[in-house]
Order: sequence, then structure tokens, then C-alpha cells
Amino acid sequence: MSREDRDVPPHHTATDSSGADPTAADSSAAEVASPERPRDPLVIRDLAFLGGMAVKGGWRPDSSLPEVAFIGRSNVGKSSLLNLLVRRKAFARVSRTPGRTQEVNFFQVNQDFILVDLPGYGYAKVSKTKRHSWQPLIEGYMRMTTQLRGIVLLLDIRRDPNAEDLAMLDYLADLEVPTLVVITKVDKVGTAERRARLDAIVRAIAVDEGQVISSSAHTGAGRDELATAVAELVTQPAWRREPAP
Ligand SMILES: Nc1nc2c(ncn2[C@@H]2O[C@H](COP(=O)(O)OP(=O)(O)OP(=O)(O)O)[C@@H](O)[C@H]2O)c(=O)[nH]1
Ligand SMILES: [Mg+2]
Repeated sequence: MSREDRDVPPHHTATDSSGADPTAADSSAAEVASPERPRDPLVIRDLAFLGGMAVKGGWRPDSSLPEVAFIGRSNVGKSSLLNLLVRRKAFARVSRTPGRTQEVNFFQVNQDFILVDLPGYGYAKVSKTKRHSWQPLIEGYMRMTTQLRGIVLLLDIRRDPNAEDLAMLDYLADLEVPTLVVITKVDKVGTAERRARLDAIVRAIAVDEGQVISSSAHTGAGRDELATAVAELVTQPAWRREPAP
């Protein structure tokens, strides 16, 4: 029986608990509770998909639990990283077709907090009308939430941050919402090249390297570091208590 099986009630194991645990090899960031097994900074006991907000100002969960939202360019790996964090293969939908996540999706973790999977920005091939409706959806979510504790902004290790990434970082900085940067898909570049790519990205976005986590949904790298950061974020006071005017 894997660790994943033990952490989860039986009704959640049917679709995605088979196969190897991709995070098993990554124990570097975890605190060691016993000599045999690293302590998991975020034990997943229960997960629930609460629903999606499809239009600006539309449905959102009637819950006062803390929220942490994942944001980034289309195809950067938001849904994959969310799955890695909660140790499920297909909890948030992952697709080869960029533009798959077209709603604001809400996932409850344990009885503790909500992870929010935001639609990707900047995928040019999505029809103009559809693309146009995404930014209001992101802004609509940001306006309405009074539970947000922080944003996880994702950047692909192979790409220099583009104008939209920088605009998003500016937007978040203006809102003064705590923002954690996660570099995704580090398995896609060789170890020799990795350092240079990370340096280039950190320089381009002008953030402290201590705010940046490297990750791979394929190898599980960075999972526990992200889990620690998210667990810490949800203990913070709400970023804003009233909806924006
Ligand atoms: N090699 C590798 N591929 C990844 C990684 N993370 C995601 N991918 C792949 O990248 C593609 C997009 O991943 P998603 O998780 O759907 O990306 P997303 O940001 O949610 O995309 P949208 O919902 O369209 O905005 C999929 O084919 C994933 O399998 C990673 O760490 N390593
Ligand atoms: Mg997605």
C-alpha cells in the first residue's frame, strides 16, 4: 500500500491512486520526523472539487476557508502542479491542449483550505472572444475573494518571462497580494543548463531568489517545498477582508 492510499478515504482512491508516487524521490525539503520516513508538510486526508466559476461575478463556493490561487500562462503547468501538491494524478484537469482550464476551479483540501486553479493567460490560438473573457474572470475572482492568502505564479523554466507574465507580476504587486513564484518543468532542461535558466528568470522578474521554488510535476521535485510554503500561507491573515468596490 502506498503512502497515497493511506492518506485518503477509500472513495477518493478509485481513479488516481495507482502507479508510482512521483514525489517519492523528493525528500530533500521535508523535515525528518523519523529516520525511515520524511515528514510530509501537507498530508492530504480529504479532497473535494467544489465547482467552477465560469463567468465574471458568477458562482463561487460559499465557504470562508482560506484560499491560495495558482496563476500563469496557459500550458505552464498549473493543473499539473496542483495535482502534484495534492498527490493525485488527475484531480485538476491536465491537457496537451493549451487553454483547457477555462474556469476558475475550486478544490478543498482536508477541512482546511481551498486551492484555486485559475484559467491560463496568453494563449493566442484561443478565439478572441474566449480569450477576452479570461482576464475579466481572473480579475473577477480577485475582486470577489475575501479569503485569498496568496498567489502561486508559475513560470516555465524553458521560457523567458514575457510581457504578460511581467504585467501579471505588476498587477499582483499593485494589489499587494503575497506572491510565490514557482518555476515549472525543470525536468525539461539538463542539470547543466538549469542554473543559468533559473538565474535568467530570477533576473527578469527581479524577485528575491528565496521567493522562488523550482518544480517538476514529472519527477516530483519541489513538491514538499511548495507544500510547506502553501501550508504557511494559509495560516496568514486574509489579504483583503472586503470585496473590491
Ligand atoms: N515535462 C513536464 N511536463 C509538464 C510538467 N508540468 C506540466 N507538464 C505538461 O505540460 C502540459 C500542460 O500542463 P497543464 O498542467 O495542463 O498546464 P496548465 O497551466 O494547467 O494549462 P491551462 O489549463 O491550459 O492553462 C501538459 O502536457 C503536462 O503534462 C512538468 O513538470 N514536466
Ligand atoms: Mg489547467
